[in-house]
Amino acid sequence: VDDQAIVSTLRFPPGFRWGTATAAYQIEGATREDGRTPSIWDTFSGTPGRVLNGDTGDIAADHRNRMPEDVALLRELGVTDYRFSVSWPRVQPTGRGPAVQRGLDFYRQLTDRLLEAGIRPVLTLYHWDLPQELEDAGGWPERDTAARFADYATLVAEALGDRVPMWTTLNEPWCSAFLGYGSGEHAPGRTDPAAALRAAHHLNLGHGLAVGALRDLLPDSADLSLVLNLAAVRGRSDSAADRDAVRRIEALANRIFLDPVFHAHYPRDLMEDTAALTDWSFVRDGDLAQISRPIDVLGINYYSPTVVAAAAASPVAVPGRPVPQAPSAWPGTEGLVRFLPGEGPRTAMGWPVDAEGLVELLRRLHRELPRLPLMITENGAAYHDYADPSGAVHDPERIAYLESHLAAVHEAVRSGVDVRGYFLWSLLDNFEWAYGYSKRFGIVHVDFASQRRTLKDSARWYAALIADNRAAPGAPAPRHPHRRR
Ligand code: GBH
Repeated sequence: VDDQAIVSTLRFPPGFRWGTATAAYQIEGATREDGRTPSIWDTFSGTPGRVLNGDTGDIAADHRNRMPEDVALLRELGVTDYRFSVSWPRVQPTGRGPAVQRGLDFYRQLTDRLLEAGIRPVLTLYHWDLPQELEDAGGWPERDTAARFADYATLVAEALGDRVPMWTTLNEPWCSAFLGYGSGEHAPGRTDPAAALRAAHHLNLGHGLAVGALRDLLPDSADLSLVLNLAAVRGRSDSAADRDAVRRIEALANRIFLDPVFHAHYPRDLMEDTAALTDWSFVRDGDLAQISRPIDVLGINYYSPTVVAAAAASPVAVPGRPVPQAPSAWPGTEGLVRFLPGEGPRTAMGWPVDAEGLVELLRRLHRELPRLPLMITENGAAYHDYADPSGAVHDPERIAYLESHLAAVHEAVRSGVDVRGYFLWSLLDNFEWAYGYSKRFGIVHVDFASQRRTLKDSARWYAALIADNRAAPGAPAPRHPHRRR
């Protein structure tokens, strides 16, 4: 049976949220308006050789100036929710001190328009755009950055707390820590494995401190969340060596966040495996109590599974000469773990299409955290879309990708996993980080010369799906039996 046939008959539970997701630096542009100062991504993209083709977010999809048109697109799609992020340097330019009113006004206008359109705003405080001044003071490897983040969360909550029902602290802290400070593929482009581990802890701490600040300021009804790009890790085989590789990647991709947030400790095996890099003394008394403050929802961003194997024997070291090692996003696994390409069809990113990984991941989370509501906060794919002479933009592969992944979400829901919603990445073609504008994830095509938006076939497909599966008006809001205050 093909996925298309299945999904057209699927019905999701009443109250299921249907959204699209974006991030500030990827769409807003207007990087010098509102008193905004550079973030680490302005600096990084402005440094030759860091982003493909020298692309920057200076203009991006010009969303800062075209927001009303983009909200109209959301209305046309019929989404129930819209997930966006606030640009930290737009509302608090140096990362310290008072908020800038013009910056806040933009998000006030955005959220007002969403609410007028009957769309629920889902706000992410941090989607990777650290104010450059805070990086200059040491960035996430520095403990103070966590406190600065909590102050920034306070400013945004004071301004928008009355109109935003769902809040996310961080988007994918794994990327911030390990691509930003480990492999250097993302801003700020540092390659220091010990700093990456410190960054991971201070991101966790910043999350916890921000949850504390938000709980104090927001109405009881507000849902607080963290968004993780959890890895569905598979071993090449069931051999002891391959299982050990899985364990190491599980620890660095998933447990380094899940364990402190939900169980108030760091994985002991991870601490042992990285002992040559750090003694973990940056974890201070009381930190884990902050980090493990209860949240209401866990957001999961899923694109493809991760397949690993034990590395072949590492090269023989010449005494006195270090074995040259490429900077890694996986501190302490060099020479021990090998990443395999995975099988089957691939997206334009080269990522394998494998919806089964999503089912596995959701089931595993439900087993480990049975009372925690989950949301798919990102899922989608880059493909080479094509326009026909009439100007229509066709993207059948994206539709197939989405079909199979929604069938996966449905399968998980049917087997009892508490998934509350699905946010498609992304509304618009945008600045795809180190790949610049060369990769298009949007269901709406953006002509970056004219800024003209065109719904792709996938956008029409998504609109039809939402219309079909939309909860009846007035359906009761999901309850939160898990919440401990
Ligand atoms: C998300 O990141 C971002 O939140 C979003 O801004 C971005 O545009 C979108 O996805 C698309 O990239 O290191 O070989 O194991 C996802 C980033 C992609 C990072 C998959 C980890 C695994 C490849 N993740 N990647 S590997």
